[in-house]
Amino acid sequence: MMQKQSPANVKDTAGFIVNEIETFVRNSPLNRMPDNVEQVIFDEPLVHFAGGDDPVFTQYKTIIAPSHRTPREALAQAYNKKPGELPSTLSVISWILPVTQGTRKSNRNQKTHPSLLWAYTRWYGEKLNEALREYVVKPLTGKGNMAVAPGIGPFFKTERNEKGPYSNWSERHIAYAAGLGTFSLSDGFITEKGIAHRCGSVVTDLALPPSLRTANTAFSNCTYYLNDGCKACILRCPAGAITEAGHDKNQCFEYTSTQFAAMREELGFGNVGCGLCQTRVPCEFRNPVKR
Ligand code: B12
Ligand code: SF4
Ligand code: SF4
Repeated sequence: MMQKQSPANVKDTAGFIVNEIETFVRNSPLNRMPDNVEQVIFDEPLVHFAGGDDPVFTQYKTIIAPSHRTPREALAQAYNKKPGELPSTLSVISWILPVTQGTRKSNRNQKTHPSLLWAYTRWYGEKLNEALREYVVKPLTGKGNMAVAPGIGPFFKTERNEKGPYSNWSERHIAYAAGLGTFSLSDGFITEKGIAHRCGSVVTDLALPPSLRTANTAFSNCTYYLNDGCKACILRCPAGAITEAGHDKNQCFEYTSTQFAAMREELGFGNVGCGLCQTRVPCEFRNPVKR
C-alpha cells in the first residue's frame, strides 16, 4: 500500500490515507446495522492529521493526567524503544465517524435510555472503529513504516481520579490536536459534522501535513461559551450530570453503568452508551457556531 516517502509525495500519501479510510468505512460489512444490512452505522468520515510532536500533546499531561501518552511515547512503547530513538518526524492520523441521521433521530425521542440504533452504534460501531484502526496500521507496518493505534494497544488503560474516568489515550484530545473540532459544555467533541460521532487515531513515522487548528479556544464550537445561553444538553441529560459547571463524569458513569443493565443483558452488550446529550441538541449534526 505505502511507498517510502520523499517530501514531494507527502501530500499524495495524505490523500491516499484519507481515501483508504473513506473507502474502508463505505464498504466494510462491519459498518452495517445487524437488523438491516442496507443501513450503515456511520456516515462518511472526517480525516485530519497532527504533527506527532505538537506541544499540545505535552499539555495533555497536565490537562488530563501525567500518564496520558504523547504520540512519541505511544509509538516508542509499541516498538519497545526509547522516545528519542524514533525518527525525528512523526504524525497522527485522526478520524471522526459521524452517527447517521436515522440513528440520531431514533435517539432524539429517548428520555431515559438510548435507542436500539444508538446502542448498536456504541457496540457494533466501535467494532468497526477497532477494525479501522487495525486496517490503517497494517499496510503501514507492512511497508516498513512504524505505526500503532494506541486506543486499542496493550498499554491502553482507563483509570479514575476524583473527576471520574480518564484514559491514557483520549481520542477526542487527539482529534482536537488535529483540528477536527473543540470540546463543549457536555464534554462532547463538536466537529463540522456535529457532536454525535465516534473517533479514532493512529500514530506513524510517516510525514503527513498537519491540519490547521482554526478554533480560537478549546471550547469555541459550543455556543454556551458564546453567551447564547444554549443549555440544551443540560435539559437532555437524564442523570443531571450536565450543569453550567460542566459535565460530571462520575454521575454520567454511575447512571450509564447502573440504569441500562436490563438492556445490556437483553442485547448481550458490555456497553450500550446513552448519548441523549448528543441528540436533540443544536450541535447534534453540525457546528452550531456556523449557523
Ligand atoms: C472514559 C470514557 C468515558 C467516561 C468519561 C467521559 C469523559 N468525558 O472523559 C464516561 C463513562 C462518563 C463516558 C461516557 C460517554 N462516552 Co466515553 N469514553 C471514555 C474514553 C474511554 C476515555 C475518555 C478520556 O480519556 N477522557 C479524558 C478526560 C480528561 O477528557 P474530558 O473530560 O473529555 O476532557 C475535558 C478536559 O480535558 C477539557 N479541557 C480543559 N482544558 C482544556 C484545554 C485544551 C487545550 C483541551 C484540548 C481540552 C481542555 O476538555 C474536556 C471537556 O471538558 C473514550 C475513548 C478514548 N480512548 O478516548 C470514550 C469516548 C470519550 N466516549 C465517547 C462517547 C460517545 C460517550 C457517550 C456519548 C456514551 C455513548 N457512547 O453513548 C458518553 C458521553 C459522555 C460525555 N458527555 O462526554 C466517545 C466520544 C465521541 C464524542 N462524540 O465526543 C469516545 C471518544 C469513544 C470513541 N472512540 O469515540 N465515556
Ligand atoms: S447542546 Fe448547546 S451547550 Fe450543550 S454542548 Fe451543544 S452547543 Fe454546547
Ligand atoms: S452526560 Fe452521560 S448520562 Fe447524561 S445524557 Fe450524556 S451520556 Fe447520558
